Order: sequence, then structure tokens, then C-alpha cells
Amino acid sequence: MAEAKMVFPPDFRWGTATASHQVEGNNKNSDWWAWEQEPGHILNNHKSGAACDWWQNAEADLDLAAAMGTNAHRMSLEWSRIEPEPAVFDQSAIDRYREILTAMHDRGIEPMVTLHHFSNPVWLVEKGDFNTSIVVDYFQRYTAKVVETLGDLIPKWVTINEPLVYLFSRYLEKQFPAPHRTGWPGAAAAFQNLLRCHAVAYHTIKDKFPDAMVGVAKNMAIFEPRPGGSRIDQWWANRISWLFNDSWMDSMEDGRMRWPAGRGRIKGLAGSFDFVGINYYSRYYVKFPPRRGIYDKEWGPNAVVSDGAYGEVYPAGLFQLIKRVLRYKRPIFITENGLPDAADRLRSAFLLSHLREIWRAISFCFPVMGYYHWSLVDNFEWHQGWTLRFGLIEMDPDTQERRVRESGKLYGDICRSQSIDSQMAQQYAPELMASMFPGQAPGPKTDES
Ligand code: IFM
Repeated sequence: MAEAKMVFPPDFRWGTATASHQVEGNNKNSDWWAWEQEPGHILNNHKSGAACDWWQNAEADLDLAAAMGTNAHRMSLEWSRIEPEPAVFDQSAIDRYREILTAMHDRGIEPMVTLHHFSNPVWLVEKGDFNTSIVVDYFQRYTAKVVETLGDLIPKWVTINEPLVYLFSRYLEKQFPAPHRTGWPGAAAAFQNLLRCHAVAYHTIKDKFPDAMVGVAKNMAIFEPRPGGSRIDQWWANRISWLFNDSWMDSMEDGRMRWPAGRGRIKGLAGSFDFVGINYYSRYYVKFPPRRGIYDKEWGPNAVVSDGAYGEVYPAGLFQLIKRVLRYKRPIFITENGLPDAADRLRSAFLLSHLREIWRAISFCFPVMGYYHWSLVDNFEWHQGWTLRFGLIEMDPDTQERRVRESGKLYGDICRSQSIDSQMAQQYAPELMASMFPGQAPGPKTDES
């Protein structure tokens, strides 16, 4: 039987994603580094240490990414390296970032660059962090320096990574380095200042490079009441979904702040994004009242769950979220999507089933332009240290040895052929054949077969 194939557009971006603190190593001026040194903050007291040694040798992993056939990579810049002291810029750090960005271009890998991905210079935290409005001037100064010195190499930008995750994890859950002022007042002030930082960064970039595409990587999730849940559970799921998925996006669209950020308009915020970036991982079942926080991490009894009870694997959620953001009428990039899976038992099926949802969206003419798998290589997973492994490439932090996982080989086949097909499913995730390629699954063995 002829193979069934789902073909993607020729200009689709096939990417991977990483973030500076998670891969570079020895980020000694960052608040995360300081946080890791205090026992009790990171699972098993793990430390980022040399991380994936990207500061010395990002090129080795970029070689592997190029060999896989990827044509895009999302990375971030470490503010604390570029500006280790207020208004003191480190030219050698900027030069190193130029080398890394050039290495990407040389390999046919288009960079998408994030300015802020969870970590801060220690001096910023000492001066009051995102709680104080002075951070907006600081962020503008940092952005202006990056634009001036590296902007010619960066066609796509993310100003802020996962603003709501940052707010929740830092100010409310305190799983991230917690500044002096936490709780809802701290989170609300930081929410407002993050919106302001985004707006000034957007215009700082666009003034110099009007053709650059600038957006935010917005973590989005599916929140639903458990089947059979009450109407109040449904109401609560809708409220959380609005807060987590929509509130930031709606503010960027019309320039107005919403609860809990505050009231009123922010100058330069309206319309300040050229694409929608979706970081998608999981679905959660919520009920009211939650046991703690605003929702509990729960799923159904038959859910497929990734390592460390990180979350449910729920590919249909990606299509639902793509539909949800159509109202912004912008190109869409899946700026992160992946799972922790050290033994690589789920990742191949995860890749095929999520990419099928993207292909389905494209076949409805929804403007999905690219996919960045989190992550290229196992890296330091914040408060969970090295316990969660997201890489297409397995990496041992003690020896720095690498091995491309089977799912990495599959992603290579996908990127090179710009398609997913029944042979790939048969080889890497035969359990998907019946649902994904019905009629193509090999029948039961007979004497003649
Ligand atoms: O590792 C993180 C990343 O920094 C932000 N998005 C989610 C990833 C996996 O948890």
C-alpha cells in the first residue's frame, strides 16, 4: 500500500528551542545562579554548573541541529552576561553571542532570540526587580544595546518568555528566585511592569529594524473541568483559562491592562506584536475550589503522563489553542512544545501526534508558520534541576557526552522531508498507526504474510 504523507509548506520553520541559563553554564551574575547555591531551592540540590557548556561550545550542538535538518532555533540572551553591572556592558559577552548567532546562520539555522527568559542580573533584583517601575528603563537600555550590537543577525525576536509562568512561579509559588515583595501585590506590580517592558522593547527593536518580527512566547494550556464536573468547575476553568491564556494577549492587542495587572492603558502596548508565540505542553482538569493556588495539576485516570508527573500528553489541545488565537489575526509560531521523557518512550509519538495537529491547522489555512521543539538537548530544568530531560539529544551533565535519541532521529527525518508519514509512524511509534493512518496499519499476520 502507498504510504500516507502529511506535507508541510516549503517555507515552514523546523526548529528547536533552548534558553541561556539552561544551556550556557557558569552564569554567575544571574539571580538563578545565586538561588541554586542555597540548599533547598532546587530538587536534589542540583546546580546548573557547566550546564550544556554552550558558552564554550554551542557550536557542537548546532552541528547536531543542522545534521537533523532543522532550519530554525530559538535561543535566549543572558541579560546578566551582557550587562553584569548597571550600565556596564561586557563586549566579550556580546562578541560571543555574535559568534553563536553567526554559527547559526552559517548552518542555515534562522535565529529567534528571546531577551528575557526567567533569569535576571543580580543587580536588578537588588534594585527592586520587576516590582519597581525603574525596571522599564533598565530593560529598554539593555534592549537598545542588543539591538545596536546584535540586531543585524536577528530576524525574529521574543521580548519576554512565558510572562504568566514567570509571575506565578516567582511571586506566588516561589519556586523561582523570590524577590523581596511576593504574593499578589508583588505579582500585580510585576505583571504591569512586564507589559511595559514588552512595549518599550517592541518599539526599540522595530525603530531600528522595521522588518523584524517581534512577539512574546506565551505559555498556553488547556483547562477543563473533569468529565462530570460541576457548572462551578466549568466557570472556574473558564476564568483560569482567561487569566492564563488570554489576559496578556488581549492587553497586547488593545493596549489596556486587565486584572490583576491594574487599570488603564500602557503607552505603545496596543498592537505590539507581529506574531503569536504559543508554548504548549499540557491539559489540566480543574475544580473549584482548588486545594492550593488557583488550580491543581490533575488529569484523568487514562491520561498519558510524562516524567515527574510533569503533565498530560494531549495533542488535540494544540489545535484548540491555535484556533483560540486566530482572533489576533497574526502569523502563529509554536515557540515551544515538548515533554520530559528520559527513556524516550513517549517522545516519538508526541512529535508525530502534535505535528499532525499543526498540519491539520494548516490544512484549514490557519497561519502556523513554524515549530520549535523544546528542547534540542537535555538542559537544566529550573527548580527541577537535572531530573527532567526534554532533549532530542540526551546529554550527561557530568561528562558532557551526547547521544541523539531515537526521537531526535525521527525529528531529523521529519525536518529533512518536511512531512510526517506512515512509514515514520510505523518505524518510531507503531502504536499510532491505527489512529493516525487508519487503513495503513499492517493487518494481523497470516501464513502468506
Ligand atoms: O524549560 C522550560 C522553559 O524554560 C520554559 N518553558 C517550559 C520548559 C519546560 O518546562
